[in-house]
Amino acid sequence: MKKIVWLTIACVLLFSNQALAHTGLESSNPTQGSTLTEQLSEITLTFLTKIEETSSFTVTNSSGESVEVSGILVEENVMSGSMGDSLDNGSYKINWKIIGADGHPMEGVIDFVLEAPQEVEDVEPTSEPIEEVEPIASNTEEIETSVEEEEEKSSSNSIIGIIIALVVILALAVWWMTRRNKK
Ligand SMILES: [Cu+2]
Repeated sequence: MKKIVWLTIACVLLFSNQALAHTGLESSNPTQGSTLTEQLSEITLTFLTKIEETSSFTVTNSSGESVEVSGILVEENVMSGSMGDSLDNGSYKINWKIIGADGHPMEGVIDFVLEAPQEVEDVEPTSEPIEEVEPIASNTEEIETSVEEEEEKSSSNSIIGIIIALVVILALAVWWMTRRNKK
C-alpha cells in the first residue's frame, strides 16, 4: 500500500507539468453500475492517456468464474474485447489492469448487470443443450444433471423461488397445526 502511495506521489511530481500523464479510466461501455437490457457483444474501456499494449482485462460472473473474452485490442488509449458467447443474465465484473503512459500500473473493476431477453426458442442449434422444461417427466438421473447445469443459469432463481414457496407453505402448515393443537 505504501509503495502505491509513493509511486503515485512520484508520478504526480514527475508529471505535474502534464496533468493528463497520470492515467485513469475515462469512460467505459458498459458503464460502471449499469444494467443492460440487450446482449453485450463488445466491451470498450477508454483511458485518459495512451496505455501499454500489455494492458488487459477479464470478465467474471457472479460466481467469480471467468467468461470468455476474445480479441482484446489496445489502440492508443482504448482497450476493447469481444464477448464470445451470449451471456446469461446476471451480474458481471470487468477487471481491468493497465500500465499507463507514465509506466504506472493501475487496475480497477467495473460492475454491470445483464437483464436481456433470453433467447430460448427458435434459435439455431447451439452446443449448449436447452432442455429446461422436459426433465420433470423423465427419470431422476436426468433431473440431477439438469439441476447442475441450471445452477449457473438465471433459471435457478425460479427453482429457488419454488423451494422458498414450499418452505413457506410447510412452515405455515406446521404453525397452523401447532396452533390448532394448543386450542
Ligand atoms: Cu501515474
